[in-house]
Amino acid sequence: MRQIRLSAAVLTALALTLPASAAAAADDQPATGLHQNTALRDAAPSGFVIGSAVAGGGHHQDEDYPDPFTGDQEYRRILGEEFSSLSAENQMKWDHLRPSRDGYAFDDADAIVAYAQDNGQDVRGHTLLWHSQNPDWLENGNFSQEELREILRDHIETVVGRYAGQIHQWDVANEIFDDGGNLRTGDNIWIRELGVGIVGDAFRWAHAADPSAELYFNDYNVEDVNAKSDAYYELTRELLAEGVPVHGFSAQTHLSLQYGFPSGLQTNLERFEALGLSTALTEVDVRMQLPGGAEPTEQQLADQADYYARALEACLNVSGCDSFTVWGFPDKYSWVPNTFEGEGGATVYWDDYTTKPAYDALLETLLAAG
Ligand code: 9MR
Repeated sequence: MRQIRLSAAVLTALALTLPASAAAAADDQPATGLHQNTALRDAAPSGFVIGSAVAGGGHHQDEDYPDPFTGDQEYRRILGEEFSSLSAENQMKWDHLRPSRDGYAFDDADAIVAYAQDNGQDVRGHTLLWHSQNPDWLENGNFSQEELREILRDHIETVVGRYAGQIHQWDVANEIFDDGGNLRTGDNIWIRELGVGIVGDAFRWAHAADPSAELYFNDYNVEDVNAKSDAYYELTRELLAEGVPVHGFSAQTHLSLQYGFPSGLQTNLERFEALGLSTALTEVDVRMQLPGGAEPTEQQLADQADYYARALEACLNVSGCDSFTVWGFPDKYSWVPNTFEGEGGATVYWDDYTTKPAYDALLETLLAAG
């Protein structure tokens, strides 16, 4: 177990960087943060990857800006310089990859994998079995059980097989439990039509298609020890006992200042590690209430920095947790305002790509760990 303690000097430095409206920050410190020449990926301890979602598809398609990944050169530069792992925010989901039952559309996913290779980055694949963002032809196809099984098997073999050796971790099953810890037997087409056994099959098919990929369960609201994370713990134990190749458990870590920090995060990760699993934080962001488009207060920015640092520390403290991914940047590309009315400010970059106190908190935490 790797224990991280922030030194007094680091804490002082952090306090100095928690000003801050962007304007105040610009007056007395470099706009790009404490260590202008140190990227997050370079500050990370050996073997620890710091990732970002690659913005594109999904809610971005409803916005009036160009596709961020292909159309925003500043975004693209920072994505390559700062991060050592990339997750497809939407480009490897069914609605993106599967325009039809017989067709696959790999261009956008291929572009992410190629970019990652050019920049020496890992890739997390997201996702293979989910209740959301499925194409209409699938959800409304009235397929028989045999057909559905075959459709999922073909998808997993084709997609995982295409990127074999190039995608480090796959979110094989995403969000299969509700917050009460009940399987999504209503809205998850796979589980509703085929039963929970299909989950183990998905892991088996993925493993056969790429034996080198680490295969994960991934969900939100599983940071703490609670009914939902308990459900994953029990299911994972059962699957492992059956010999199903489950390798990891990841907490998305979509946090909100109004709900408090999930103080059981490290303990929760540790119990999955004790099962023999790797762990990861895969979609980290920290949103805040900004009614009427208000600017974040200094206190909100300080609290946000604290949440980011504590989440990262929890992961760094668990030896099998070696991947920490933020769910995009800057705030203008975040999914949050589209989903939570009056909330936002969730990422570590301002819209002009200057960094927030939360960025400095991540950087300092990584440096302290290294
Ligand atoms: O960030 C994604 C956004 O662009 C999409 O519109 C949205 C649709 O469901 O999905 C977002 O990403 C989600 C991720 O795939 C799974 N965990 C929750 C994320 C935020 O909703």
